[in-house]
Amino acid sequence: MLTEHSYRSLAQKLVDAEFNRQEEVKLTAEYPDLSVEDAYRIQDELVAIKREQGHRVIALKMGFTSRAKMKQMNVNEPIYGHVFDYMSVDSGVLSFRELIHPKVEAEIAFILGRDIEGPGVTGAHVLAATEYVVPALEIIDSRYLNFQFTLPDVIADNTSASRVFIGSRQRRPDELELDLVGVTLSINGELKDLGAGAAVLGHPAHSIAMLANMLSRRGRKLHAGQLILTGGITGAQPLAVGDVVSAKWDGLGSIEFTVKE
Ligand code: 0L1
Ligand code: MG
Repeated sequence: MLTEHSYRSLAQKLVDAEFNRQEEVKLTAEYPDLSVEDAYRIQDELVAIKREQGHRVIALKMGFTSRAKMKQMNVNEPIYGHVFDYMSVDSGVLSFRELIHPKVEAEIAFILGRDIEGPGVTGAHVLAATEYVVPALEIIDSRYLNFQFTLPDVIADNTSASRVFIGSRQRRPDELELDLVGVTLSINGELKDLGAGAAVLGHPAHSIAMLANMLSRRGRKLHAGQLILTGGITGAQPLAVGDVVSAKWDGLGSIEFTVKE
């Protein structure tokens, strides 16, 4: 375990890396024994620092929700992070100069109508407590050199959270079979990846159930009105200046944006 002071200074290093667009060597290079618990303590400090700076948490996000990714990272549980107000883009333009090496992935996000408190939360509980589902594009942008990190590193780095585009079409969860909702992700007119909601732990509602159960171990719960990104349906695609990104969801509309300098 690290000291409180170390949690804070490591969090500050990651906040500075984000705002200065300065890639950092992964934390585990210096602290090889960094645990997942330590990593969430660093993430907590990162959230506290940003709140002190005047930023507001507008959503939670789940990551590593595909079985393939969990196997690759040798974990049996996804990871979660926080999305802040300044990360939400509604202009249709992603500003590359604010970022390091962004990638985009297509997701489904939930807006809760009721609190959800674990343990023992299931996908059915989540669907019953959900007000709407919306399409979302997440921009991930690791603060680590060349996206090189271990599981604790990426948790400490707020799961690479960077920007989000939230679609305007809201649907009730019972209007769609969310595991069967298909998504295509194209860049400059070329299809880069596609998938269905089932790519997220069999059903995106399972991702929220896992989040509620993970939070309950830390004495926390999900709140009515909260927006939650459930994890990538498509793989993350690297972005460059000039790219035009277009994603389409069955029954949930589309999102487009351009990457500008
Ligand atoms: O799915 C996710 O949002 C995980 C993001 C962290 C992994 C990465 O930066 O590649
Ligand atoms: Mg994601």
